[in-house]
Amino acid sequence: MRLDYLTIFPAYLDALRLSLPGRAAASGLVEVHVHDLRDWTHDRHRTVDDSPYGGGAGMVMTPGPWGEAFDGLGVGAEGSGTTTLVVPTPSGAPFTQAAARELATRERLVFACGRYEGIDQRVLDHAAERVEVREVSLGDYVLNGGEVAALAVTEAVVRLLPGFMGNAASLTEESHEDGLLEYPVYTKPASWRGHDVPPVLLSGDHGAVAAWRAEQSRRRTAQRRPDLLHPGEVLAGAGEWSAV
Ligand code: 6GU
Repeated sequence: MRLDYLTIFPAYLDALRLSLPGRAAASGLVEVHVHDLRDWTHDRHRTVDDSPYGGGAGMVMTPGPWGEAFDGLGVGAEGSGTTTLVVPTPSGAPFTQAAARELATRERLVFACGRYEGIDQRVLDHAAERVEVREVSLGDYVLNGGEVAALAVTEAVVRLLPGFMGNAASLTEESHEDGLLEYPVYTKPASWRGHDVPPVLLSGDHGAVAAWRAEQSRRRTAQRRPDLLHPGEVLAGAGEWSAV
């Protein structure tokens, strides 16, 4: 998979050289290219923004540099394979594990990291005539720009690539892969500062362990993320237990 990032703060994406994507790059699984959007400006001040038509606060990213950058990077060029343009924005569709799985099937992802009040909508409308465009949001809060969100999306996608992780089970047993939050986990010692590991986990009874974990997942999900459950399950879990 080829990953391209367009940003006016390339240094923000230095973290791509570390952690999961860094290891994937070292192993040849992904190819990472970070680009400074200002390289596609032509004025002395390397301008990337302007005031919004219709008035209002803040500045809007002007279409020219984006269009030239996409052209220069061959976004939507003939024969460049399945490409998705990912645009992190608080007004995007929620980014989910299902979305990460879909993006993991693409040959190329191009991240358009906007700043200010956003990117002129025509940039995305024009790109959508050539490639799939996905405006995604991490959640209901506002970040100053798309860079941190692009890092988060990258990590969620790259760890799903075939051949990335050694242990396939650790991918399917975790939070959100089965639509529920993960059960609590414990390791040695069995007793620590007066807190004991739940005895069932020391019992050696695999059926009892599985049942306990399933119940913990359901209970946690009902308490923290009732929106993930069917209505009956939410009621079944409500207020039953104090500590989750
Ligand atoms: Cl994807 N981008 C920005 N700028 N802010 C956000 C976000 C994304 N998701 C939540 N807040």
